[in-house]
Amino acid sequence: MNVIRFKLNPILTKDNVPFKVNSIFNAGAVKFNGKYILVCRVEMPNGRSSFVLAESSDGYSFKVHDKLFLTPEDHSEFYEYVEWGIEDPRITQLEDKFFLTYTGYSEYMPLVILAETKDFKNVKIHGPISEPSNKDCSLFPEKINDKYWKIDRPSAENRKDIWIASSPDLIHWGNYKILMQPEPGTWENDKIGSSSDPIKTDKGWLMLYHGVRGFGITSLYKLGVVLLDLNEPWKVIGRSKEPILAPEMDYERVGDVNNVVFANGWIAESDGSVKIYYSGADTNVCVADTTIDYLISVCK
Ligand code: BMA
Repeated sequence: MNVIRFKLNPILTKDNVPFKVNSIFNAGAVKFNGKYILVCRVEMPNGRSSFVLAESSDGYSFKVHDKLFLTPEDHSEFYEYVEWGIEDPRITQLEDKFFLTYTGYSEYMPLVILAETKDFKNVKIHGPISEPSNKDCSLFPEKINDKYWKIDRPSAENRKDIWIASSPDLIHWGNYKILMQPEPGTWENDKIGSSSDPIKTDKGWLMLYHGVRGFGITSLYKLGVVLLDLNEPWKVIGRSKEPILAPEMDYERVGDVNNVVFANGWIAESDGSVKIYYSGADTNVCVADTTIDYLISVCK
């Protein structure tokens, strides 16, 4: 199986949100109490983003909650780092807690915020776990060598590489290493960033990433996949040479930002299938089906 778009895509648009928003897109995804939960970014009428939950019992048909889940205003002591919005949440389950890593946007430019919840009702916000400019942060779902690990994408001068770091407590980070750099002259020439939490497989850690290439005044966002060593996750075992998903459909080509497929969440099922939640043109939420075996095969 390749990557197959769901025939009823997009599964969510602003018409499915019970209050006024400009758009709903870039959802983190997790299973909780037998339900599929999406933590969706909604751009509010003032142009700043917050998060709303959507839930489903089959992973395809979602109902959006009628109240926001998390807003910049909820960030009290950290408000100045999120004043312009919170964006693109990734969710990782570590034991009985769900950790969210997302972009806080402000006059200081993007940085990574960490928060946790046990019940998707009460959220404890830990605050920034990077300086600006940094985004696209994903946490590994278990300790490796007795440490927590994160992947993120600092922007340094004109560099947009993916880095990895470790921590004893998810708050204090060190041991920074370069993980991946854009492949010059290809679909991911300009920048790359993590697009999911890593999934553990017997062949290694599997992670989605996005790659960007500028064409004239537009940029094309596509998705690829990478396999990392199980015990030494700073080592890349293999990486897709071609994108696994690229803008083709009208709902991926045309929207607030044209020619974008972007993801920050997926769900691996016990039968080896994977649901990739992605967004077309920064305007909707879509889903595509694939398998762990296919994703590993393209990393070889
Ligand atoms: C990235 C992020 C995403 C967005 C993407 C495409 O830099 O800002 O939120 O989906 O660009 O516009």
